[in-house]
Amino acid sequence: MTLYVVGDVHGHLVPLTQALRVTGLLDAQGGWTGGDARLWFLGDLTDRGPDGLGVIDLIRRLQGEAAAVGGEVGCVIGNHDMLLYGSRFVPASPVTEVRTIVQVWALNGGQEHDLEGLDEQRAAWLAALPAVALVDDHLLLHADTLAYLEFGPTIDEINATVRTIMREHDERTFGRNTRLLFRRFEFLEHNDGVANARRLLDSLGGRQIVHGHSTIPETFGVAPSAVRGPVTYAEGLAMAVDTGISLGAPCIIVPLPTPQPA
Ligand SMILES: [Mn+2]
Repeated sequence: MTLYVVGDVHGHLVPLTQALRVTGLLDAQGGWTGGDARLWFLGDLTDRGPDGLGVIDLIRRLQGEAAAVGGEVGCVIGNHDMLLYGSRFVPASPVTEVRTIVQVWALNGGQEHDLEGLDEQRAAWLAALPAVALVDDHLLLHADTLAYLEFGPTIDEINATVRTIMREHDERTFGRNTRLLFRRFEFLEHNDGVANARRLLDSLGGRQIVHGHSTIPETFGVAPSAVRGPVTYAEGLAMAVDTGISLGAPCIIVPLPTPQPA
């Protein structure tokens, strides 16, 4: 059962669809052809690009189609998914001393039509997403940060906390919690990255963190047009897969190796 991951799509539905077709996961009509393959999205489905809701709708449909044939489509939540959701339900919640969540959303590529079209079904789907998933020995999360541990000491507790935050619509805390998932670069060498990555893996499980959020061009100084695939770093403990589609990089569906027997 092959496992694929996709970094931040940010509303770029057309390049996503094309990349899924090239990988053999979609047919020309957009139906799931991945069989029992597993496909995980690493969050930040919306904002910046033209069709965030289309990305949400595609993933929701593929979840059903894949599950019906023994496959799996999953998604961990990103800070932009929380921004969009919070802009709808708790728009006045402060993210910083001087900015509310709807202001931060707008400043970070929020698209009016995504906000207007965020109906109850899509919102409920976003609110139920996990923040962290352990798939085989890959620890899948959106942001390259230890901030996840501030939501709880285990994957189940982290996901329960984030789902509670999404459900409660608490103005005092929603923006502040969203801000935690803006943190980044905490697995890079100059930030004690190896020790941080090891600490997160020791706490939550898995042999390698696989994350989006910090694009490969921003993180490693690669030109967007030169991005060809993921970058493994922190002595192999972390893998960055977000190509930087909003910077002009291609959408790349990344296959992950199946675990070797211990
Ligand atoms: Mn992000």
